[in-house]
Amino acid sequence: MPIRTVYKAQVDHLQILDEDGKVDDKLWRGDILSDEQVVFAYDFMITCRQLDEIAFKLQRSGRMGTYPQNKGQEAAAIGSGMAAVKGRDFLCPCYRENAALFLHGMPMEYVLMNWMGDERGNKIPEGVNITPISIPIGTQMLHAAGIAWAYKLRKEDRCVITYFGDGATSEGDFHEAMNFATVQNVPCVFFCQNNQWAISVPREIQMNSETVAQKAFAYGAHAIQVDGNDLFAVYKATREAIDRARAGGGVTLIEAMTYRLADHTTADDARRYRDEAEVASWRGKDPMIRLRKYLEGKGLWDDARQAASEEKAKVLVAEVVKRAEGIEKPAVTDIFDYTFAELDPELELQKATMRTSSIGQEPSQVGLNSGERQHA
Ligand SMILES: Cc1ncc(C[n+]2csc(CCOP(=O)(O)OP(=O)(O)O)c2C)c(N)n1
Ligand SMILES: [Mg+2]
Repeated sequence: MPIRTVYKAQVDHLQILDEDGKVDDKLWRGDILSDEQVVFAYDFMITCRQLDEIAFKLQRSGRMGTYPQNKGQEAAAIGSGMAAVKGRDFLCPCYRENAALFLHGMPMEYVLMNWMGDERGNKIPEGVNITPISIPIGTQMLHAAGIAWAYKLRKEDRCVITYFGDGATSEGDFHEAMNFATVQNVPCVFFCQNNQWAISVPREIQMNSETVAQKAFAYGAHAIQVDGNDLFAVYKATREAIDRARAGGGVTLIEAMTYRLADHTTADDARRYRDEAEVASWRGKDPMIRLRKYLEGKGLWDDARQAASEEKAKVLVAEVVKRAEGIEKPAVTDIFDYTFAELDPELELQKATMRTSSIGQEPSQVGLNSGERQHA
C-alpha cells in the first residue's frame, strides 16, 4: 500500500503597507477603508499612545498600581477593532488591545480606573459588548467560544473576536477554546497578538512551532499570519475572517506579528532580558510611522495636522485622567451590600461596627453605646 499524504497545510503572511508607507495596490483597493477612515485610525493611534504614555507616568508617580503598555501594538488593535461592528459584535480581550475596546465603547477612564485598583473600571457599561479585561492568561478565549456558540444557537448574525498573546497559546485554555469553537463551528475569530515575548520568555523557547497560525490546523480552523503593524493587513484579514464566520464558514486564527515596544508592565524592566538592537529594529517598524508616511504621501497629513492631533490628544487624555481620579470613592459598606443577597446576624454586626475599633463585637459589651469611637 503506497504512502499517501493525508494532510498538507501552508501559512500565508499578509503585508499590504510596508515600513516605508508604500501600499501594495494589488492587495489594497482604497475603497476597503476610505481615506477618512484611515485618517481617523491614525488620529486615534495618536490619542491611544498618549493615553499609554500618561498611564505610564501615573504609575511612576504613584497614582496607579501597575500598567501594561500597549505601545507599538496599536495597528493590531485598531485594525481588528474597526473590522468588527460596534454594538453588534463582541470582544473578549486581555490587556493589550485598549484601542479596540475604546472603539467599541469602553470609556477610556475605565481602563485607567481598573489599573488604579478600582474594580468599577472593569464593570462594562450596559450595551457595550466587551467582557472584562482578563488578567488570567487565556480564560477569555473560552468565554468567546461560549458567547459565539450562543449567537449560533440563537441564529444571531453576530461574531466574537477574542484577543490574546503568543504566550497564551501555550495555555490549555487556548486549545480547549479552539477545539470547542471549531467542533461547534461558531462565529469566533481568534486574534493573537504575537509580540514576540511572554514577559521575559521569547517566542522561540515558548513554543516549538514556527508560527502561532499553524496551530489552527490541528483544529480545522482557517489560519493567516499578518503584519500586525500594518493597519491595512490587519483590517483586511479580520474583515474576511468575520465575514466568513458570520456566513457559517468557520473559525479563523489570525496571528498578528507585532512587538511590545515597552516593558511587559510597569513592574518589569525588559532591558534585563532583551537585546537593545532587537528593540531598535522593531522601533523602525512602528505602526504609526508607516501609516503617517502613507498619509503624507497621499497629501492627507502634514506637520500642522500632526501638531493639532497631538494637542487634541493631550487635552482629551488630561480630561480622562481627571475623570478616573475624580470618581467618588466607593462606600466601605459596599462589601456587605453587594456580596450577599441577605446579611446574617454576624455580618449585620460586622457592618454596624465596621467603622469602630471594635469591629464585629457586640457594641453593648465593649462600651460602644456610650460615645462610639468612630474612625474616619
Ligand atoms: C493563568 C495565568 N498564568 C500566568 C500569568 C502570569 N502572566 C501574566 S502576563 C504573562 C505572559 C503573557 O504573555 P502573552 O500571552 O504573550 O501576552 P503579552 O503580555 O505578551 O501581551 C504571564 C505568564 C497569568 N496572568 N495568568
Ligand atoms: Mg506576548
